[in-house]
Amino acid sequence: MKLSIVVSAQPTKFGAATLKGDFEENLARIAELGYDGVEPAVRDPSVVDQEGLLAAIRRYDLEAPAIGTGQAWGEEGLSFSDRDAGVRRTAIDRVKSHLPLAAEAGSMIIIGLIRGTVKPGVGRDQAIDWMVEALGECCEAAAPLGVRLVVEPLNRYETALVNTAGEGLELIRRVGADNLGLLLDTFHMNIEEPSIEESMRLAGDRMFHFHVADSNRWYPGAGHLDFRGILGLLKELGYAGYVSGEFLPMPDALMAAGRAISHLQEVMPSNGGK
Ligand code: LER
Ligand code: MN
Repeated sequence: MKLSIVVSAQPTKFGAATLKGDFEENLARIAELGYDGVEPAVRDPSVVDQEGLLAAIRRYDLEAPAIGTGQAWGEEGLSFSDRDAGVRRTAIDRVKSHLPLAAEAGSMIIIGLIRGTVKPGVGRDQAIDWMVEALGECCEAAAPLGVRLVVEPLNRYETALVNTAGEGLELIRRVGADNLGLLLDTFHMNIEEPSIEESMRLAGDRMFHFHVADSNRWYPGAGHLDFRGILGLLKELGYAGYVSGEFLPMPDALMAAGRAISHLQEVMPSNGGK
């Protein structure tokens, strides 16, 4: 079972981007702690030194299973469901601008908050239709490059669009693209799902990526979630992807990253190596 952790490639307000600051220095730290991969959070690929980022990932012998895009919403307000067609177009183009980097790094592209929410003056059905259209266009552009996208159900305090695995699967059905799957996040599931286990079973092999944070959004082991059960179920389901840490930098980023990997390794089902 392979472990990665979110590292922001750019300055950000997002609280649960566990590691911020110098990207390369952070890669050195997580590699030393024993992580297999990094999940770069990239607001805008056009202002990032993509070659430098790729070189740093290789230098520390890490993989990059997925790239986060939510900062484009958090810092710039871009979304698939904005009432302004220009904002929606910019959001779609922004996601598409991640494709060369994602293809080169072998990463999925995460559709979290960039889908937006139901804004005043926009009907829910309309917002969903715009999201379906946007995802269709992004998945179509991604397919020839072999890039997959993942929709992440998020809790109700962050968005009104897609809070549960069931809603995520319905969205995927409507988009109808093979390269679109689900990213389940234990923090959000703990708030929204009647049963974390049943939601993971429901997602099944559409679960392309997985985020871990404990119930309080601190590192796994700091709250009341049962990570032994959760990782055991991932194994039972034949999940072959990464388990990626996305939690608050508490009590500080390095301590959180270190305690997370200790706890996850302790409760991980034995799988004959990584
Ligand atoms: C992003 O992966 C996430 O989990 C969201 O909470 C972003 O705000
Ligand atoms: Mn997440």
